[in-house]
Amino acid sequence: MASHSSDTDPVILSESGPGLPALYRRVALDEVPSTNDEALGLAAGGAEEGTLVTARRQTRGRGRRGRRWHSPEGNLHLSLVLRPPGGAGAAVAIAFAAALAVAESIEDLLPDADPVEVKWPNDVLLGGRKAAGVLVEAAPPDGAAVVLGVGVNLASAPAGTPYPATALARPGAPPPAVEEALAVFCRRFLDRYNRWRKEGFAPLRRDWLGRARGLGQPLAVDVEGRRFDGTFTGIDEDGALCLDLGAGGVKKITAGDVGVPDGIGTAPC
Ligand code: BT5
Repeated sequence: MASHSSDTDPVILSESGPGLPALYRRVALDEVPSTNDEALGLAAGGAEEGTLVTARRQTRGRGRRGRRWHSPEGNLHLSLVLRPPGGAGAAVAIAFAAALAVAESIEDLLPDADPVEVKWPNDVLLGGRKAAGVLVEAAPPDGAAVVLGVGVNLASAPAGTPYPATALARPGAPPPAVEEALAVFCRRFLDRYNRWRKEGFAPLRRDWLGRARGLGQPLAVDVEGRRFDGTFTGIDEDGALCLDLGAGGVKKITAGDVGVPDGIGTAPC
């Protein structure tokens, strides 16, 4: 059972245009297994778009394919109920919007940050290490709602992950405050979400490629245990990774794991 530090706080911010959502009704929790699970339950019960679940700690934070997400206090953990046009079909666009919004938020929070890059499909890298992850899931019963889950390492990052991790905290300075990071992300995501609704995927694709790590370089991708080596040439208009295999043509990958450059083949990340 989740413990509530407050019930339903009012809107953090609401910036909507005609036909666009006035987002964000917050449910602030202390400790919870997974904010995505909480939000999926709320969505299944009819929660409105913009229902935002946050928790100080998660005991069973999830990554893709049931992997664990290290979620100690001091980091940002949030899940947002969305009811986009197209329902679960919009999941890919929402994930790209969120990754970009996180990257922009990190730059807002750390103006002198190391390069903030994105790594397919939805990771955000700070100085080449993973600082944040995004997980979008379709909500029962019919996928009309999706839940966007975002974890950002503000204060700390786990050691020993296959793909190296980092946090925003810098020696000698306090880490960004969770509440400030939340407000910055909410603003950035709302901009990205509204823009996607007005202009579609093209701006997301362009801006994502503008910060993609390793574009034009060799890449190895693990697809359900099978390794593909090629050159990372971009993403297509649906967000699939384009891997030029040379004589084997261009392979479009919709689900998989990109390894650590030069260390690939040892473990998927
Ligand atoms: C992700 O999965 O990167 C998506 C993470 C989404 C977490 C948020 S937190 C709020 C919401 N509630 C949830 O329960 N989840 C969402 P994936 O690409 O599968 O990466 C998972 C892998 O990253 C793990 O197998 C570890 O190797 C590594 N990892 C785990 N915790 C990490 C952390 N805090 N920072 C960096 N890497 C981590």
